[in-house]
Amino acid sequence: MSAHDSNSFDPTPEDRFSFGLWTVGNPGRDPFGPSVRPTMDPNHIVRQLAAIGAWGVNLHDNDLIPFDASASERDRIVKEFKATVADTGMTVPMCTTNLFSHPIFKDGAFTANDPKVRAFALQKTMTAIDLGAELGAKIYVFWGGREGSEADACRDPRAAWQRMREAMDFLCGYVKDRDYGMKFALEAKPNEPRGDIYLPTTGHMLHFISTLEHEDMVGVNPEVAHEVMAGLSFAHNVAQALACDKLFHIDLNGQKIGRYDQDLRFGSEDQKGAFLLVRLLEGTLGGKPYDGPRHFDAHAYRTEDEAGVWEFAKGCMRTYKILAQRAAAFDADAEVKQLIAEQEDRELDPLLSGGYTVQKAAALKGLDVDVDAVASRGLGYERLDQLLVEYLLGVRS
Ligand code: GLT
Ligand code: MN
Ligand code: MN
Repeated sequence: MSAHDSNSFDPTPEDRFSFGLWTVGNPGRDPFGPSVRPTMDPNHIVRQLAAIGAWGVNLHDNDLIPFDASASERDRIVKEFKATVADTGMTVPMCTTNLFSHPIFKDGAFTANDPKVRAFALQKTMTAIDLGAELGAKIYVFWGGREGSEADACRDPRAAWQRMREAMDFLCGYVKDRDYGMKFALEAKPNEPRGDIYLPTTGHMLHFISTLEHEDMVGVNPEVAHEVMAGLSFAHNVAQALACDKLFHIDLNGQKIGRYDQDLRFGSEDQKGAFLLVRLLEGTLGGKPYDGPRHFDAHAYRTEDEAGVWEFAKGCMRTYKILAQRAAAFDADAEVKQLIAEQEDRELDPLLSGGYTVQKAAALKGLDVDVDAVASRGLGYERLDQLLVEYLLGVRS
């Protein structure tokens, strides 16, 4: 390697990379065919993740404890899992509830029309939050995969929104009452498995959060695939969440636009989008870096055996680190800095920031702008973008 030794991209726990049990544990089932890989024991997953340099392991309640487990079975499983996590030096930064697999959730969980379903969803979530607290998780994710509809005449979408708010307010109250010190991270998705899912994008979630009783303890968990499915720029969504201090967690993966939720290896698609995302998270362009877990919500191709799964996991982490190094080099490049600086005329800042005053309004109205000169100026973005591509392709360091 010219600029960098290839080994320096190997992950370490300091990188704070995490995987869900359901990600590396995904057996390759899809709507057209069954599993292609055996189900892996959660303890085995934790040991393997530790061996390849991951830092954290996340889980849904039922990734670890079967839906119908007895109390004694549950305790045995949790005891063994906690011991494995401790032995390997791993951590459980995030937990979540499976509110989508069991048939009772076929019409949603918190937004279902049947009040018994909504009550059961709260009960299951409180129990799962207790499990998360026992495992030390400080972030609790809510992904409402079944919270949506196909036959839209079945409910007023405003009722769904209201039910979701009531559920969040209630569960925030529960966490506060128990003093668990957890924060909630809401994950949006536009569709799949429902025809339309309520609160379909991170932007919708950010507004929804502003209507909650305990809005301070609720943020977002944006996922690359989900925003790309909605045709949006993931980096722009993440930037808005960062700007309002609401990026509590992140689901990194790869996705082609216009497809089903692919959950591909991070950076395996849209490398430019991944570069811009890592640049933002690492703060190489300036601004405060993201300091939460770097979580991969992705799974290996259905073509793979277990060895391929670990190649997949290592690939996610290596690509993140490679992109971080590429982004740092790009932002340190004198020509890049110059091209960006040329657009940053600070002279008018006092007039353009800090809100309205009568004086500023008068000054702006009296300002002599040479519109033809400004309009005819080339901005150099072709050169800037080409430099980005050359860093990305590794020919400039
Ligand atoms: C499920 C979904 C993910 C969510 C997980 C958390 S489960 O795999 O596709 O995007 O993050 O519930
Ligand atoms: Mn996700
Ligand atoms: Mn996904």
